[in-house]
Amino acid sequence: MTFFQDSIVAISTPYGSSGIAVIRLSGENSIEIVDLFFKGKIKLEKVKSNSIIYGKIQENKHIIDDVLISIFRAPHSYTGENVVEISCHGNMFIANKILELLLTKCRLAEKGEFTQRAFLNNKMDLTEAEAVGDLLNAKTNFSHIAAMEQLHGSLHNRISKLLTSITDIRTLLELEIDFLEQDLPFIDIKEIQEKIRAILIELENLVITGEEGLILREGLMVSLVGAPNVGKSSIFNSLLETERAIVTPIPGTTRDYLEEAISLKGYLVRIFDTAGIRNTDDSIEKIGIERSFDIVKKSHKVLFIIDGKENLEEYKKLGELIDEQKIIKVLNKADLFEKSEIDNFIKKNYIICSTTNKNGLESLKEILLKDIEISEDQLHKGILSNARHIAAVKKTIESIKIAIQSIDDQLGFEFTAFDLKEASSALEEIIGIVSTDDFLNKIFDNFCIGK
Ligand SMILES: Nc1nc2c(ncn2[C@@H]2O[C@H](COP(=O)(O)OP(=O)(O)OP(=O)(O)O)[C@@H](O)[C@H]2O)c(=O)[nH]1
Ligand SMILES: [Mg+2]
Repeated sequence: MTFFQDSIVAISTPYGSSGIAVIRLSGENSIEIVDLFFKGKIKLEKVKSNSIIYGKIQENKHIIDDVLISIFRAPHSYTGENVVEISCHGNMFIANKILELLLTKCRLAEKGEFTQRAFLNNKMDLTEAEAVGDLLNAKTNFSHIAAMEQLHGSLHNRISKLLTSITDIRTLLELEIDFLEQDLPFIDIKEIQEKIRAILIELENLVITGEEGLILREGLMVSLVGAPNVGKSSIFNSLLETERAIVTPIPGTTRDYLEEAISLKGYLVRIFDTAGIRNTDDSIEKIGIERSFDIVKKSHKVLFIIDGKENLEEYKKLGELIDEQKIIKVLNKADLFEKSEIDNFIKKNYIICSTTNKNGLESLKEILLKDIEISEDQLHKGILSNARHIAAVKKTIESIKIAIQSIDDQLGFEFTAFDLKEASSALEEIIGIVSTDDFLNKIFDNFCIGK
């Protein structure tokens, strides 16, 4: 028995001309509905599950298109319900005509509703459903692997293991509580403490993966800042390997920030070229500089660029905005300097580069990725990849710490059991065992229609 009764429909392929377009329906009556407009060798209701049949979609004997129809019967479908996929010619006029016809018998799907139904019909847990969204957005090798692993249950398995460990301890504690009066000690306190501490370590490791998981999913934010004319836009263009930003010898060329994304060794890197920082009366430039500061605050790495003058004051200002560890000092226009001067900058930890001679750009790229330690192996084990996961694990950690404290303070096993239950509930949120409608709608709202 499926969760929903009404049938939904949407065009699942992007708007525009293509080889084929796919219109997808899901719901108890979806096969019957398409049958009303289908003309083929046999009726769709007679077609076996997981098979494809050729025919025509007609509106009152008027042929709209020759189509291939795939039939997936519940529960063996993406949503767990009866699903029909109509592949027609990839012309939006045709696809829309078929959609209009079907909309006379069912309703348009909301964003992500197919995947939401898959979740509600237990075809996937919430982390796997979220991974579908990530997979659709993945633009680099690592974000693709991360989404694929999550879709195949890597995070689900890691969370489930933790939940089992917590439940095992809770069971022991409950037994101990039940038999307390009989003076038969079931448990070894030391062993319980060790087990809870091991859970805490695993949770803390998970939170660390989350910081990098966010970078994998949303990209490493890198901003280029410095005084006007030092060569920020030139470095931006060199990193992108295209003449995206305007470069001129006139200071104040870049007025507002520019953003572009590149894939660096499989990681998504979002680069921001910003307006040169200087005191100015130009009101537009002033707004641009303010916006540069906002970008800097959000950046994972800031390339602080100079072209010879050390500019310690600006560096100090930057240090007030973000953690100094995130700042990478860069000397550009190295082609204009003597070796002895360059050696001096190297001693002061500057990365040396010249966009004119194309020198130093590779070291710059390497330094950007230096602190990202996530490996393919970790992706297989499962990582946290969004703010929702991280918040839930942090909540779990709080309850686990209280549980540890309650044992240390000998408050009684009821307290520890209660804290562990709180910990379980927080973890269950990640895989979606406890979830309200509002909460689910928020998650699936990020999807496109038709998925
Ligand atoms: N000699 C030399 N000149 C460079 C180098 N990189 C950039 N320039 C020149 O420096 C000038 C300024 O470059 P931009 O990239 O526009 O500098 P910017 O920091 O973006 O400047 P604003 O947008 O005005 O803040 C241009 O004339 C570039 O050709 C370099 O490595 N060597
Ligand atoms: Mg510029």
